[in-house]
Amino acid sequence: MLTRRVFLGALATLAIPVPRRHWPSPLWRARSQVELAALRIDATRLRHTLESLSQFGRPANGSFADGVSRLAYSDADVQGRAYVLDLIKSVGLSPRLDPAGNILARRDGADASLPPIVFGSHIDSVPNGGNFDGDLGSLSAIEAVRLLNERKIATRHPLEVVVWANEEGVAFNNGLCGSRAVAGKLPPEELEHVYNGVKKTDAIRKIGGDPTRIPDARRSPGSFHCYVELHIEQGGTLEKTGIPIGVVEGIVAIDRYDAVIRGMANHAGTTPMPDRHDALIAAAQLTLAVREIVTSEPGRQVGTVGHLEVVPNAPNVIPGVVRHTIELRDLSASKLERLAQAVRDRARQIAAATGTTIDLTLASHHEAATASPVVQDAIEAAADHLRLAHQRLPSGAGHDAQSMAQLGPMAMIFVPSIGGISHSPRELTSWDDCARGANALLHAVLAADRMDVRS
Ligand code: HGY
Ligand code: MN
Ligand code: MN
Repeated sequence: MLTRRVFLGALATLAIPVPRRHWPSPLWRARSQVELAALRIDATRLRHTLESLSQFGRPANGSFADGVSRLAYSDADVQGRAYVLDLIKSVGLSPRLDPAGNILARRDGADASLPPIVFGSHIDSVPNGGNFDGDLGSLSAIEAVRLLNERKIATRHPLEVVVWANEEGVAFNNGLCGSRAVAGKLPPEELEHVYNGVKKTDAIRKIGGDPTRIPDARRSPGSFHCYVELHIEQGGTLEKTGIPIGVVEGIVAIDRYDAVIRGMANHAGTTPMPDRHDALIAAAQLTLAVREIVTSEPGRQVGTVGHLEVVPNAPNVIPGVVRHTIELRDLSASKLERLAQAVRDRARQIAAATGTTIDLTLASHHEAATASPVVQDAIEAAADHLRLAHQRLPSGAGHDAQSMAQLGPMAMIFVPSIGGISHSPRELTSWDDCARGANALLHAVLAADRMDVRS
C-alpha cells in the first residue's frame, strides 16, 4: 500500500538527501539527484509536435487558430494516430495497439518485476474542437520519454505511454471507449451501435483494433503502479486564480440520455395551431426544463442539451420527430439520479401538454472518480520542486483517468485554459503553461517512480 509518509520521503529526494533505506535501487542511486532535479522537457519540441498534430482534422485552408475536427475513427483520427505512432517510434519506443485501438508504448524500467507507471491522454476531438484537449497530455508523455531516453535515465518502474481511443464519444454517443475497454466496461452490445451508417466494430477495425478481442484489452486492478494524466483545465479556475498547476481531486460522474420525441408531422400552412403535435415545441420545453431543474439547487452540477435532430427538418412541415441528448454531470451520483428523475417527471408533463410522446433512455453512465491522495501529493511535490504554484480542484470534464481510477491510483494535472474556453477552435493554453504542465508531468512520474512500496 502506498503510504503518504514513504511517498513524501521519496519525493524529498528531489531536493534533499533521504535516509538510505528509502533509496530503492543501486541503479537509481547512480543518478545524481541534482541531474534528475534539473531535468526539463524541450518546450520548443513539444510546441512543434502540438502544431504538427493539429494539421490532422484542420479545416480546409485553415490555420492552427481554426482548431480541429478529428472525431474518433474518422480519417483525420487515423492520420493523427499515424503521426503519433511515428513520433513514439522516433523517441525509441515500439508502440502496439490493443484490441480497442488504444496506442500503448512501454519503456523498460530497472526492475521488470514492478508494475508500470502509465501516463498519456487522447488525441480525438469534438467537431470544431481545439488543439490542446487530450493532445497536450499525449504529446507531453511522449516528450518526457524522449528526454529520459536522450539522457539515458533509467526509472525503477517500467513506463507506459498511452493514447486512448475515442475519449470524446461524439462518435457513437458514448465516450472513454478505449479506457473503458481496459477497465472491462465496454459491453459487447455497444459494439453493435451504428453512427453515421458505420458499425462500431468496423470503426474499431478502421483504427487498427480488433473488436472480436475486446475482453483481451482488459487490465486487472493493481496491474499498474499509478496513472497520471496532464490535461488542459477546460474551465476558467486556474486562469482566474493565476495558478499554473491544478491538482485534480476528483472527476465528475456523467450521465448521457437519448430523448426521442414523437409528435405528428403535418402541413405548416393548413394545420391550425391548437391542432398541432409539434415535437420541436416539446423538445424546446424539455431543453428549458433541463436548465431550470439543474439550476434549481446550489452546487456545481451542470446539464446540457448539445445534440438535436429534427425530422423531417423542412421549413414547411411541423416537426414530427425530434431526437436529442440530455447530459447531466456532478461529482455526486445520487444528485445526478435525483436531477434525472426530475427531468423524467417534467418530460411526462410536457408530453401530455403537447400531445407528443417522450422516451428517455440512458445512453451512457460514467462513474465519478476520486484521485489518489498519494499521487496528488506527488504532483504537488513536483510542482513545488519546479517552484510552480498549485491548487486542488475538481474536474467538470470527463477523462480517461476516471476509467483508470477503477483499476488503481490515478491523478491529473491541469494547466490553465485561456478564457476557460474548450471544445472550440478558440481553446488555447499558453506555450509556457504547456511546458510547465509537461515538466510537472515528468517530475510527478519521476517522483512516483521513487515510491518504494516495499519499505
Ligand atoms: O466531455 C468531456 O467532458 C470530455 O472533454 N470528453
Ligand atoms: Mn479531453
Ligand atoms: Mn474533450
